[in-house]
Amino acid sequence: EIPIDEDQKSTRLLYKQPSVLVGRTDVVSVTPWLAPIVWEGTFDPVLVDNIYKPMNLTIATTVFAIGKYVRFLQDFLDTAEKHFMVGFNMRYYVFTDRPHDVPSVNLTRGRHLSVIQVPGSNRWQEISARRMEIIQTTIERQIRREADYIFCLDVDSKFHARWGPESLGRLVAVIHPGYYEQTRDRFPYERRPASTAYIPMDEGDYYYGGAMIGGFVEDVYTLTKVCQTRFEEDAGNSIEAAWQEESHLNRYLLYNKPSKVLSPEYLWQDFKAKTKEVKVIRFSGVIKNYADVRPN
Ligand code: 2GW
Ligand code: MN
Repeated sequence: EIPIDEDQKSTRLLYKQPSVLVGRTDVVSVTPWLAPIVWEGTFDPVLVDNIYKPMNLTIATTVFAIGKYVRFLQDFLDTAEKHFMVGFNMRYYVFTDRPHDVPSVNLTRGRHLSVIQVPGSNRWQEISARRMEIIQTTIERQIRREADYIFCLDVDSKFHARWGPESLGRLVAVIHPGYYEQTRDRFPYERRPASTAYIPMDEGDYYYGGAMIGGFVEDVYTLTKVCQTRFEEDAGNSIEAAWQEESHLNRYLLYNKPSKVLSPEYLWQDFKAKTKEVKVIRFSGVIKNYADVRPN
């Protein structure tokens, strides 16, 4: 009997030979704990798609749109349909206090959106803490059964270029675009030892952005659980970390290293001019008029 070669079942994929000697030299593409740092030019998008597409994965995306932030949903969702995990099963979970203001978006095949009503609030502290809690309870109730990977994203953002399965991993974080050229003592980590988010001046890897956390559903579940517990412990001691859950996220990731790190291509800010290392902006925070969108 002739054994069937698993690798030859589908048509051959021709792609550029990987080089051992030539690659990007202007940026670091691996962390000291050997997690990839994903930059344009460090992966072959066709090859990556070819590896992940047959796995028939489902990706969950959570996004909060409380109060006036519903206005960001249209662009967020429209651009996600164009650029985010195209060709994959996608489940968007939109958390809002204004379900009637959620725009109707044309979703491509295999993609779904559910609106989950949550209480409104005027206090960022409350929204921020509740975000972690709601992600957790929704993972327990449904996401755990409905998806393989999860991304939790800020809604005041747009996709501009491919964000594909090169971003998948057990625990995935993104390097904040504002601080990647800084030394660790300049990072806006929480510096008061009284906070559970405390990081001493001589520690820290990167400054990670709070606008994206991702990974296996169970790993993100643990992260949100730990961060929320610490957030509440701080609140009990009347302390609020410098950058709220972003500070707790940074503390968590220092001691629980991400298995994949996304370059600032995956989290840019519209007010910031592109730098030479950034060949493509994939996702960025829009410029917002704080007086317009924030409750107080
Ligand atoms: C309410 C009062 C003050 C600030 C924000 C809000 C608010 C946030 C709101 O009224 N409605 C709402 O839906 N949000 C959600 O929280 C929304 O999804 C938004 O994208 C997310 C984070 O708030 P945002 O985008 O105004 O904060 P940024 O862009 O300054 O973000 C960074 O820092 C934050 C911590 O302070 C978070 O870690 C955030 O993830 C970071 O990107
Ligand atoms: Mn934001």
